[in-house]
Amino acid sequence: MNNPIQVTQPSLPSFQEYTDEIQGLWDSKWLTNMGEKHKKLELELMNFLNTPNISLFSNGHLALENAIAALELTGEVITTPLTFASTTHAIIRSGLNPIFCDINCDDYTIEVEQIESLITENTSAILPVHVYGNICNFSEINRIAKKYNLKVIYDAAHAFGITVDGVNVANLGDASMFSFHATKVFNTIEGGAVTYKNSNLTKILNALKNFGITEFESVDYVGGNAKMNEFQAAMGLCNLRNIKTEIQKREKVYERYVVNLSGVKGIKLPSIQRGVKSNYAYFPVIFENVSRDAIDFELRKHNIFPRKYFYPLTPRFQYYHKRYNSLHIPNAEYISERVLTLPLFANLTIEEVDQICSIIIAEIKVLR
Ligand code: T4K
Repeated sequence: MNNPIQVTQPSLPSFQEYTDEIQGLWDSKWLTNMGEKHKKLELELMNFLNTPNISLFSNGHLALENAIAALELTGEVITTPLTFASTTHAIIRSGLNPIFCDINCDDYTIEVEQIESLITENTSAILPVHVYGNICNFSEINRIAKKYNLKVIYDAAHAFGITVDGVNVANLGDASMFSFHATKVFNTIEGGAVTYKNSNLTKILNALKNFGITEFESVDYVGGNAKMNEFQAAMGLCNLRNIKTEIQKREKVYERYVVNLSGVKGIKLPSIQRGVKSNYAYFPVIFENVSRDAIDFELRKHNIFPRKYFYPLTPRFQYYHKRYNSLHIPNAEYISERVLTLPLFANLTIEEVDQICSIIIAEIKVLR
């Protein structure tokens, strides 16, 4: 049996490049708490993302929780159910009520036409997800937010480096959260960031991730610990140097899937939205008239491990089940029950993509 092919695989710099990057830490003995690597990575990311404000975090989840705290959200937050556990948990762990809006079946992002009907006097924000790197209808979300005086935080965990009509998505809404987890297009091993519009948030975001400390012997907020350390930042500096190649290699894999699977009956392929320069983060396929689970099973038999990102929907988690029993989100249910995200990473070979596609096509023939 061949080596397993997982849904993703982190890209690493050469061993030498990383050890060169971290060598100075043995001299400085400065390992965390916003050191030189951390500062450098913030500057380089602001430049790469073409955005004026950024705060780094130890992971994407804590970045999101801290963005919610910094923007002082209250009451109800309108969000989407087709996402990773983190999005919903971050809202609930912040003492807020997630109000689930359905998704649209074109790009699987929040259904903007439903948002206004969910707004109440308790709504403080909209927290949509650029799921799979598909960008939400931000102009409509912006219009609604303005009309009702709501904050907007994007979960941009999947959207690193994406631009829409030349504008980097880090500049949308009041704030955006990025994940730099090992499984992402850009990784700092674990890590994340918040980019934000209002530079007044710098003080609070930087304090919240460091116990609320604002200056030596001054603690102005009840913060926790969510700092990115120097080894993470060093990995980020290396990976940022290689990001263009990373995205180009992913594009080749993505395009090969498109060529191989286009026109195959019973499946819907992802497509790049108009004006969007993609990062090729995921390849979600919707199996419409054939069993998604049968395809998944068949691939697993061949040591290939796609994932059902995102099944179950977060409000259908066992823990939330009773709370959201009667929730009506038909599009999200439809997609969640049929989606399979196929392996996609920079070092996946064209031969491996061909093998994955042949298995899928053969299994569809058997099933139909
Ligand atoms: N919002 C959204 C929309 C997100 O998707 C995520 C994270 C977040 C928020 C929160 O951001 P972070 O706090 O994580 O920064 C994985 C990732 O752990 C998670 O970061 C990601 N979303 C989610 C979509 O995928 P799992 O539970 O599927 O991970 P796991 O351990 O099963 O790994 C998936 C595959 O990746 C493995 O089968 C093999 C490969 N892998 C994984 C790791 C950790 C490697 O090859 N090397 C590795 O080191 O969640």
